[in-house]
Amino acid sequence: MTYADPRDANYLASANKPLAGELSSDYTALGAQLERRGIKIDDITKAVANFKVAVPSWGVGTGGTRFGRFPGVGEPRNIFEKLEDCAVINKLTGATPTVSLHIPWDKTDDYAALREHGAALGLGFDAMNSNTFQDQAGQSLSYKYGSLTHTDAATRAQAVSHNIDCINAGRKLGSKALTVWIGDGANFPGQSHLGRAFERYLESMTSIYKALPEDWRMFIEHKMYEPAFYATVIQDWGSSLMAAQTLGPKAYCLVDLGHHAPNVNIEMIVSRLVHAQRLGGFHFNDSKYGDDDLDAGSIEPFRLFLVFNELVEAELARAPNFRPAHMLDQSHNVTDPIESLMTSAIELQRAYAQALIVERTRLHEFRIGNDVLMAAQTLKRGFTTDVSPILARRECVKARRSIRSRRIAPAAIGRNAGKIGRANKASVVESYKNGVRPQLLAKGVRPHRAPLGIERTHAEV
Ligand code: RM4
Ligand code: MN
Ligand code: MN
Repeated sequence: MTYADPRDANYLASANKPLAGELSSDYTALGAQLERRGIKIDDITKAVANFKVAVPSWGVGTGGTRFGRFPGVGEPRNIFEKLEDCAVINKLTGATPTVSLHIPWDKTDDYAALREHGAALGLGFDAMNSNTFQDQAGQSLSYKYGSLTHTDAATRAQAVSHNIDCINAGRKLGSKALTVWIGDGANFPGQSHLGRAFERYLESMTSIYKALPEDWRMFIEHKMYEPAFYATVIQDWGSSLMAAQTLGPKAYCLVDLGHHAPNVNIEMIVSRLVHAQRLGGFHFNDSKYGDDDLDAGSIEPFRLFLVFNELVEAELARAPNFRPAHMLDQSHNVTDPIESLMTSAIELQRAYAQALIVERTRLHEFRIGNDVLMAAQTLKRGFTTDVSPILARRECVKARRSIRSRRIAPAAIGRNAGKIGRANKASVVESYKNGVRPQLLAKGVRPHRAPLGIERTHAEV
Protein backbone atom coordinates (compact mmCIF):
# COMPACT_ATOMS: atom_id res chain seq x y z
CA MET A 1 0.00 0.00 0.00
CA THR A 2 1.34 3.45 -0.83
CA TYR A 3 0.80 6.31 1.53
CA ALA A 4 0.66 9.94 0.55
CA ASP A 5 3.56 12.02 1.77
CA PRO A 6 2.19 14.12 4.65
CA ARG A 7 4.70 16.84 3.87
CA ASP A 8 3.00 17.54 0.59
CA ALA A 9 1.24 20.90 0.91
CA ASN A 10 -1.91 19.32 -0.52
CA TYR A 11 -1.88 16.35 1.79
CA LEU A 12 -4.18 17.78 4.44
CA ALA A 13 -6.62 19.23 1.98
CA SER A 14 -6.84 15.93 0.14
CA ALA A 15 -7.19 13.96 3.37
CA ASN A 16 -10.00 16.26 4.44
CA LYS A 17 -11.84 16.14 1.17
CA PRO A 18 -13.46 12.71 1.49
CA LEU A 19 -14.58 13.62 5.02
CA ALA A 20 -16.24 16.89 4.07
CA GLY A 21 -19.58 15.29 3.22
CA GLU A 22 -19.78 13.40 6.51
CA LEU A 23 -18.82 16.49 8.46
CA SER A 24 -21.44 18.55 6.77
CA SER A 25 -24.24 16.10 7.56
CA ASP A 26 -23.06 15.64 11.17
CA TYR A 27 -22.91 19.41 11.60
CA THR A 28 -26.39 19.85 10.18
CA ALA A 29 -27.77 17.13 12.47
CA LEU A 30 -26.15 18.67 15.54
CA GLY A 31 -27.36 22.09 14.43
CA ALA A 32 -30.95 20.82 14.33
CA GLN A 33 -30.59 19.23 17.75
CA LEU A 34 -29.26 22.47 19.25
CA GLU A 35 -31.89 24.51 17.46
CA ARG A 36 -34.50 22.55 19.42
CA ARG A 37 -32.74 23.75 22.58
CA GLY A 38 -32.85 27.33 21.32
CA ILE A 39 -29.14 27.43 20.53
CA LYS A 40 -27.63 28.56 17.22
CA ILE A 41 -24.81 26.24 16.31
CA ASP A 42 -22.93 28.85 14.29
CA ASP A 43 -22.69 31.12 17.32
CA ILE A 44 -21.09 28.31 19.28
CA THR A 45 -18.73 27.51 16.44
CA LYS A 46 -17.61 31.13 16.26
CA ALA A 47 -17.03 31.35 20.02
CA VAL A 48 -15.04 28.12 20.00
CA ALA A 49 -12.94 29.32 17.07
CA ASN A 50 -11.97 32.32 19.18
CA PHE A 51 -10.82 30.24 22.13
CA LYS A 52 -7.03 30.35 22.44
CA VAL A 53 -4.58 28.71 24.81
CA ALA A 54 -0.85 29.28 25.25
CA VAL A 55 1.56 26.40 24.78
CA PRO A 56 4.24 25.94 27.45
CA SER A 57 7.70 26.04 25.88
CA TRP A 58 8.75 23.26 28.25
CA GLY A 59 5.95 21.05 26.98
CA VAL A 60 7.42 20.50 23.52
CA GLY A 61 10.41 18.58 24.84
CA THR A 62 9.85 15.05 26.10
CA GLY A 63 9.19 15.15 29.84
CA GLY A 64 10.33 12.62 32.35
CA THR A 65 10.09 11.47 35.90
CA ARG A 66 12.77 11.11 38.50
CA PHE A 67 13.09 7.52 37.30
CA GLY A 68 14.06 8.36 33.77
CA ARG A 69 13.41 10.15 30.55
CA PHE A 70 12.94 8.64 27.14
CA PRO A 71 13.60 11.36 24.58
CA GLY A 72 11.99 11.19 21.16
CA VAL A 73 13.61 11.95 17.82
CA GLY A 74 14.30 15.51 16.78
CA GLU A 75 13.64 17.16 20.11
CA PRO A 76 14.03 20.93 20.10
CA ARG A 77 17.38 21.90 21.61
CA ASN A 78 16.70 25.50 22.42
CA ILE A 79 13.94 28.04 22.58
CA PHE A 80 14.24 28.93 18.88
CA GLU A 81 13.60 25.32 17.92
CA LYS A 82 10.89 25.02 20.55
CA LEU A 83 9.08 27.89 18.87
CA GLU A 84 9.19 26.01 15.58
CA ASP A 85 7.38 23.09 17.18
CA CYS A 86 4.90 25.44 18.84
CA ALA A 87 4.22 27.01 15.45
CA VAL A 88 3.31 23.59 14.07
CA ILE A 89 0.78 23.11 16.87
CA ASN A 90 -0.75 26.48 16.08
CA LYS A 91 -0.76 25.83 12.36
CA LEU A 92 -2.61 22.57 12.80
CA THR A 93 -5.08 23.63 15.49
CA GLY A 94 -5.36 27.40 14.99
CA ALA A 95 -5.84 27.54 18.76
CA THR A 96 -2.37 28.24 20.15
CA PRO A 97 -0.95 31.54 18.87
CA THR A 98 1.15 32.25 21.98
CA VAL A 99 3.91 30.53 23.93
CA SER A 100 4.66 30.76 27.64
CA LEU A 101 8.39 30.77 28.44
CA HIS A 102 10.27 29.42 31.43
CA ILE A 103 13.43 31.22 32.50
CA PRO A 104 16.28 30.21 32.64
CA TRP A 105 15.31 27.12 30.60
CA ASP A 106 14.52 29.43 27.68
CA LYS A 107 17.14 32.06 28.36
CA THR A 108 18.79 33.63 25.33
CA ASP A 109 21.20 36.52 24.73
CA ASP A 110 18.99 38.00 22.07
CA TYR A 111 15.33 38.44 23.00
CA ALA A 112 14.76 40.80 20.07
CA ALA A 113 15.78 38.03 17.68
CA LEU A 114 13.55 35.59 19.56
CA ARG A 115 10.61 37.94 19.26
CA GLU A 116 11.23 38.28 15.53
CA HIS A 117 11.54 34.52 15.16
CA GLY A 118 8.20 34.17 16.93
CA ALA A 119 6.57 36.81 14.76
CA ALA A 120 7.85 35.14 11.60
CA LEU A 121 6.22 31.92 12.82
CA GLY A 122 3.00 33.71 13.70
CA LEU A 123 3.60 33.41 17.46
CA GLY A 124 3.41 35.87 20.36
CA PHE A 125 4.48 35.47 23.98
CA ASP A 126 2.25 34.76 26.93
CA ALA A 127 3.21 34.83 30.63
CA MET A 128 6.86 34.50 31.63
CA ASN A 129 7.55 31.82 34.26
CA SER A 130 10.35 32.34 36.75
CA ASN A 131 12.27 29.47 38.28
CA THR A 132 13.70 29.62 41.77
CA PHE A 133 12.97 25.99 42.52
CA GLN A 134 16.29 24.88 41.06
CA ASP A 135 19.80 26.23 41.42
CA GLN A 136 21.12 27.71 38.21
CA ALA A 137 24.61 27.35 36.85
CA GLY A 138 26.88 30.03 38.29
CA GLN A 139 24.39 31.11 40.91
CA SER A 140 26.05 32.22 44.16
CA LEU A 141 23.43 31.26 46.76
CA SER A 142 21.47 28.01 46.87
CA TYR A 143 17.69 27.57 46.95
CA LYS A 144 17.98 24.28 48.78
CA TYR A 145 16.16 25.76 51.80
CA GLY A 146 13.97 28.18 49.91
CA SER A 147 14.03 31.16 47.60
CA LEU A 148 11.57 34.04 48.03
CA THR A 149 10.93 32.85 51.60
CA HIS A 150 14.49 31.86 52.53
CA THR A 151 15.60 32.77 56.03
CA ASP A 152 18.64 34.51 54.52
CA ALA A 153 17.94 38.00 53.11
CA ALA A 154 20.63 37.77 50.44
CA THR A 155 19.12 34.56 49.05
CA ARG A 156 15.70 36.20 48.96
CA ALA A 157 17.20 39.19 47.14
CA GLN A 158 18.76 36.89 44.57
CA ALA A 159 15.38 35.24 43.94
CA VAL A 160 13.67 38.63 43.68
CA SER A 161 16.21 39.82 41.16
CA HIS A 162 15.73 36.67 39.06
CA ASN A 163 12.02 37.47 38.87
CA ILE A 164 12.81 41.02 37.81
CA ASP A 165 15.12 39.64 35.10
CA CYS A 166 12.16 37.58 33.88
CA ILE A 167 10.03 40.71 33.69
CA ASN A 168 12.74 42.49 31.72
CA ALA A 169 13.09 39.60 29.30
CA GLY A 170 9.31 39.50 28.92
CA ARG A 171 9.15 43.21 28.12
CA LYS A 172 11.47 42.64 25.19
CA LEU A 173 9.21 39.84 23.97
CA GLY A 174 5.91 41.63 24.35
CA SER A 175 4.71 39.44 27.22
CA LYS A 176 2.28 41.01 29.68
CA ALA A 177 2.45 38.73 32.72
CA LEU A 178 4.75 37.03 35.16
CA THR A 179 3.80 33.70 36.71
CA VAL A 180 5.44 32.94 40.03
CA TRP A 181 5.42 29.44 41.36
CA ILE A 182 7.84 28.56 44.17
CA GLY A 183 8.61 25.21 45.72
CA ASP A 184 9.43 26.83 49.08
CA GLY A 185 8.20 25.12 52.21
CA ALA A 186 9.15 22.55 54.78
CA ASN A 187 9.71 18.83 54.69
CA PHE A 188 9.47 18.41 58.45
CA PRO A 189 7.29 19.88 61.17
CA GLY A 190 9.44 22.33 63.05
CA GLN A 191 11.67 23.04 60.07
CA SER A 192 10.18 26.43 59.43
CA HIS A 193 7.97 29.01 61.10
CA LEU A 194 4.81 28.79 59.01
CA GLY A 195 3.70 32.35 59.63
CA ARG A 196 7.07 34.02 59.20
CA ALA A 197 7.76 32.16 55.97
CA PHE A 198 4.53 33.61 54.54
CA GLU A 199 5.52 37.11 55.71
CA ARG A 200 8.89 36.78 54.02
CA TYR A 201 7.07 35.68 50.88
CA LEU A 202 4.89 38.78 50.93
CA GLU A 203 7.88 41.02 51.41
CA SER A 204 9.78 39.47 48.48
CA MET A 205 6.72 39.50 46.25
CA THR A 206 6.16 43.16 47.05
CA SER A 207 9.59 43.98 45.62
CA ILE A 208 8.77 42.02 42.46
CA TYR A 209 5.34 43.60 42.22
CA LYS A 210 6.92 47.06 42.28
CA ALA A 211 8.95 46.16 39.20
CA LEU A 212 5.85 45.17 37.19
CA PRO A 213 5.10 47.46 34.25
CA GLU A 214 1.75 49.26 34.39
CA ASP A 215 0.02 46.97 31.92
CA TRP A 216 1.35 43.71 33.35
CA ARG A 217 -0.31 41.19 35.64
CA MET A 218 1.29 38.91 38.15
CA PHE A 219 -0.03 35.36 38.47
CA ILE A 220 0.46 33.62 41.79
CA GLU A 221 0.41 29.85 41.31
CA HIS A 222 -0.33 27.69 44.32
CA LYS A 223 0.49 24.01 44.65
CA MET A 224 -0.33 21.74 47.53
CA TYR A 225 2.96 19.89 47.89
CA GLU A 226 6.16 18.85 46.13
CA PRO A 227 9.01 19.48 46.58
CA ALA A 228 8.02 20.52 50.11
CA PHE A 229 6.18 17.50 51.45
CA TYR A 230 5.11 18.73 54.84
CA ALA A 231 4.06 22.35 54.28
CA THR A 232 4.29 24.51 51.17
CA VAL A 233 4.23 28.27 51.65
CA ILE A 234 1.70 28.93 48.86
CA GLN A 235 -0.11 25.64 49.09
CA ASP A 236 -3.70 26.61 48.37
CA TRP A 237 -5.97 29.19 46.83
CA GLY A 238 -6.53 30.79 50.24
CA SER A 239 -2.84 31.66 50.61
CA SER A 240 -2.75 32.69 46.96
CA LEU A 241 -5.75 34.98 47.34
CA MET A 242 -4.42 36.56 50.53
CA ALA A 243 -1.15 37.25 48.77
CA ALA A 244 -2.89 38.73 45.70
CA GLN A 245 -5.05 40.96 47.86
CA THR A 246 -2.05 42.12 49.87
CA LEU A 247 0.03 42.88 46.80
CA GLY A 248 -2.42 44.97 44.81
CA PRO A 249 -4.72 45.06 41.80
CA LYS A 250 -2.20 43.64 39.33
CA ALA A 251 -1.82 40.42 41.32
CA TYR A 252 -4.07 37.47 40.46
CA CYS A 253 -4.39 33.81 41.35
CA LEU A 254 -3.50 31.10 38.87
CA VAL A 255 -5.17 27.71 39.02
CA ASP A 256 -3.10 24.75 37.86
CA LEU A 257 -5.53 21.85 37.66
CA GLY A 258 -2.99 19.38 39.04
CA HIS A 259 -2.13 21.33 42.17
CA HIS A 260 -4.91 20.29 44.51
CA ALA A 261 -5.67 17.42 46.83
CA PRO A 262 -7.52 14.57 45.11
CA ASN A 263 -11.27 15.20 44.96
CA VAL A 264 -10.98 18.89 45.67
CA ASN A 265 -13.79 20.80 43.98
CA ILE A 266 -11.73 22.92 41.60
CA GLU A 267 -14.74 24.51 39.89
CA MET A 268 -15.77 25.85 43.29
CA ILE A 269 -12.33 27.45 43.66
CA VAL A 270 -12.75 29.00 40.22
CA SER A 271 -16.10 30.41 41.21
CA ARG A 272 -14.71 31.92 44.41
CA LEU A 273 -11.80 33.52 42.59
CA VAL A 274 -14.20 34.99 40.03
CA HIS A 275 -16.19 36.43 42.90
CA ALA A 276 -13.04 37.93 44.43
CA GLN A 277 -12.14 39.33 40.97
CA ARG A 278 -8.78 37.63 41.23
CA LEU A 279 -8.92 34.76 38.78
CA GLY A 280 -5.78 35.33 36.72
CA GLY A 281 -5.69 32.21 34.66
CA PHE A 282 -5.05 28.51 34.35
CA HIS A 283 -2.44 25.91 33.79
CA PHE A 284 -4.55 23.24 32.16
CA ASN A 285 -3.58 19.60 32.44
CA ASP A 286 -5.10 16.51 33.98
CA SER A 287 -4.20 14.20 36.80
CA LYS A 288 -5.20 11.08 38.64
CA TYR A 289 -3.12 11.39 41.77
CA GLY A 290 -1.26 14.68 42.06
CA ASP A 291 0.73 17.02 39.85
CA ASP A 292 0.76 14.38 37.11
CA ASP A 293 0.73 16.87 34.24
CA LEU A 294 -1.19 14.51 31.97
CA ASP A 295 -2.96 15.77 28.87
CA ALA A 296 -5.93 18.05 29.48
CA GLY A 297 -9.19 16.15 29.52
CA SER A 298 -7.54 12.72 29.42
CA ILE A 299 -8.56 11.55 32.91
CA GLU A 300 -11.45 13.65 34.13
CA PRO A 301 -13.17 15.35 31.21
CA PHE A 302 -16.28 15.98 33.31
CA ARG A 303 -14.32 18.03 35.80
CA LEU A 304 -12.82 20.02 32.96
CA PHE A 305 -16.32 20.67 31.67
CA LEU A 306 -17.42 21.85 35.12
CA VAL A 307 -14.52 24.29 35.25
CA PHE A 308 -15.53 25.64 31.85
CA ASN A 309 -19.09 25.82 33.01
CA GLU A 310 -17.98 28.30 35.69
CA LEU A 311 -16.04 30.26 33.10
CA VAL A 312 -19.06 30.49 30.83
CA GLU A 313 -21.21 31.59 33.79
CA ALA A 314 -18.70 34.35 34.54
CA GLU A 315 -18.50 35.35 30.90
CA LEU A 316 -22.28 35.61 30.60
CA ALA A 317 -22.53 37.53 33.87
CA ARG A 318 -19.82 39.90 32.59
CA ALA A 319 -17.93 39.38 35.82
CA PRO A 320 -15.65 42.32 36.53
CA ASN A 321 -11.91 41.87 36.01
CA PHE A 322 -12.57 38.55 34.34
CA ARG A 323 -9.89 37.94 31.76
CA PRO A 324 -8.37 34.56 32.57
CA ALA A 325 -5.17 33.60 30.79
CA HIS A 326 -5.33 30.11 29.32
CA MET A 327 -2.13 28.13 29.38
CA LEU A 328 -1.30 24.46 29.19
CA ASP A 329 1.20 22.96 31.62
CA GLN A 330 1.85 19.36 30.71
CA SER A 331 4.68 16.88 30.69
CA HIS A 332 4.73 14.28 27.93
CA ASN A 333 6.58 11.16 28.92
CA VAL A 334 5.26 8.61 26.46
CA THR A 335 3.58 10.60 23.71
CA ASP A 336 4.74 12.91 20.97
CA PRO A 337 4.56 16.37 22.60
CA ILE A 338 3.22 17.97 19.42
CA GLU A 339 0.37 15.48 19.21
CA SER A 340 -0.39 15.74 22.93
CA LEU A 341 -0.47 19.52 22.95
CA MET A 342 -2.69 19.61 19.87
CA THR A 343 -5.07 17.11 21.43
CA SER A 344 -5.17 19.09 24.67
CA ALA A 345 -5.92 22.38 22.92
CA ILE A 346 -8.80 20.66 21.16
CA GLU A 347 -10.05 19.09 24.40
CA LEU A 348 -10.23 22.53 25.98
CA GLN A 349 -12.27 23.75 23.05
CA ARG A 350 -14.50 20.73 23.46
CA ALA A 351 -15.11 21.51 27.14
CA TYR A 352 -15.80 25.12 26.23
CA ALA A 353 -18.29 24.11 23.52
CA GLN A 354 -20.03 21.70 25.91
CA ALA A 355 -20.33 24.45 28.51
CA LEU A 356 -21.62 26.92 25.93
CA ILE A 357 -24.48 24.66 24.87
CA VAL A 358 -25.86 24.20 28.38
CA GLU A 359 -29.43 25.53 28.42
CA ARG A 360 -28.81 28.26 30.97
CA THR A 361 -32.33 29.57 31.40
CA ARG A 362 -33.73 26.10 32.04
CA LEU A 363 -30.87 25.36 34.38
CA HIS A 364 -31.54 28.55 36.27
CA GLU A 365 -35.26 27.79 36.57
CA PHE A 366 -34.65 24.27 37.84
CA ARG A 367 -32.21 25.65 40.40
CA ILE A 368 -34.64 28.27 41.61
CA GLY A 369 -37.41 25.68 41.80
CA ASN A 370 -35.11 23.23 43.62
CA ASP A 371 -35.67 20.60 40.98
CA VAL A 372 -32.41 18.91 41.78
CA LEU A 373 -32.41 16.09 39.25
CA MET A 374 -33.61 18.22 36.38
CA ALA A 375 -30.93 20.81 37.14
CA ALA A 376 -28.29 18.08 37.21
CA GLN A 377 -29.64 16.55 33.99
CA THR A 378 -29.76 19.90 32.23
CA LEU A 379 -26.17 20.65 33.08
CA LYS A 380 -25.05 17.17 32.13
CA ARG A 381 -26.77 17.34 28.77
CA GLY A 382 -24.12 19.86 27.69
CA PHE A 383 -21.43 17.36 28.61
CA THR A 384 -23.03 14.34 26.97
CA THR A 385 -23.71 16.07 23.67
CA ASP A 386 -21.09 15.17 21.09
CA VAL A 387 -19.77 18.52 19.91
CA SER A 388 -17.11 17.05 17.60
CA PRO A 389 -18.73 18.48 14.44
CA ILE A 390 -18.33 21.95 15.96
CA LEU A 391 -14.66 21.30 16.65
CA ALA A 392 -14.13 20.08 13.12
CA ARG A 393 -16.10 22.92 11.59
CA ARG A 394 -14.42 25.67 13.61
CA GLU A 395 -11.33 25.11 11.53
CA CYS A 396 -13.30 25.55 8.34
CA VAL A 397 -14.67 28.85 9.69
CA LYS A 398 -11.13 30.07 10.06
CA ALA A 399 -9.99 28.61 6.77
CA ARG A 400 -12.55 30.72 5.00
CA ARG A 401 -11.27 33.78 6.81
CA SER A 402 -7.66 33.13 5.97
CA ILE A 403 -7.13 31.00 2.93
CA ARG A 404 -3.40 31.54 3.04
CA SER A 405 -3.07 29.89 6.40
CA ARG A 406 -4.43 26.62 4.98
CA ARG A 407 -5.96 25.47 8.20
CA ILE A 408 -7.36 22.02 8.38
CA ALA A 409 -10.19 20.14 9.92
CA PRO A 410 -9.07 18.03 12.88
CA ALA A 411 -10.76 15.12 11.16
CA ALA A 412 -7.70 14.81 8.98
CA ILE A 413 -5.14 15.21 11.72
CA GLY A 414 -5.30 11.72 13.16
CA ARG A 415 -2.10 9.89 13.69
CA ASN A 416 -0.14 11.84 11.12
CA ALA A 417 -0.09 15.05 13.07
CA GLY A 418 3.30 14.44 14.62
CA LYS A 419 4.77 13.51 11.27
CA ILE A 420 3.32 16.54 9.62
CA GLY A 421 4.53 18.56 12.57
CA ARG A 422 8.01 17.31 12.28
CA ALA A 423 8.18 18.12 8.61
CA ASN A 424 9.59 21.60 8.55
CA LYS A 425 6.97 22.98 6.19
CA ALA A 426 8.98 25.85 4.82
CA SER A 427 11.89 23.72 3.77
CA VAL A 428 9.61 21.04 2.38
CA VAL A 429 7.92 23.59 0.18
CA GLU A 430 11.37 24.87 -0.83
CA SER A 431 12.60 21.45 -1.81
CA TYR A 432 9.49 20.80 -3.83
CA LYS A 433 10.03 24.09 -5.61
CA ASN A 434 13.58 23.09 -6.41
CA GLY A 435 12.36 19.79 -7.72
CA VAL A 436 14.12 17.80 -5.00
CA ARG A 437 11.91 15.22 -3.41
CA PRO A 438 12.60 15.28 0.33
CA GLN A 439 13.70 12.13 2.08
CA LEU A 440 10.77 10.04 3.17
CA LEU A 441 9.59 9.27 6.64
CA ALA A 442 11.82 6.34 7.50
CA LYS A 443 13.97 8.29 9.93
CA GLY A 444 11.18 10.50 11.15
CA VAL A 445 10.61 13.80 9.46
CA ARG A 446 11.67 16.16 12.18
CA PRO A 447 15.03 17.66 11.21
CA HIS A 448 17.75 15.75 12.99
CA ARG A 449 18.80 17.46 16.17
CA ALA A 450 21.42 16.55 18.72
CA PRO A 451 20.23 15.29 22.12
CA LEU A 452 19.13 17.87 24.62
CA GLY A 453 21.33 19.26 27.32
CA ILE A 454 19.75 20.06 30.63
CA GLU A 455 16.02 19.59 30.57
CA ARG A 456 13.37 19.46 33.15
CA THR A 457 12.43 16.12 34.53
CA HIS A 458 9.04 17.04 35.79
CA ALA A 459 9.15 14.98 38.96
CA GLU A 460 11.87 17.26 40.23
CA VAL A 461 9.65 20.29 40.11
C1 RM4 B 1 5.33 23.22 38.66
C2 RM4 B 1 4.27 24.26 38.31
C3 RM4 B 1 4.77 25.34 37.44
C4 RM4 B 1 5.70 24.84 36.37
C5 RM4 B 1 6.70 23.91 36.94
C6 RM4 B 1 7.62 23.40 35.89
O1 RM4 B 1 4.75 22.09 39.21
O2 RM4 B 1 3.20 23.63 37.70
O3 RM4 B 1 3.73 26.00 36.80
O4 RM4 B 1 6.33 25.98 35.87
O5 RM4 B 1 6.05 22.84 37.54
MN1 MN C 1 1.80 24.92 36.57
MN1 MN D 1 2.75 21.56 38.33
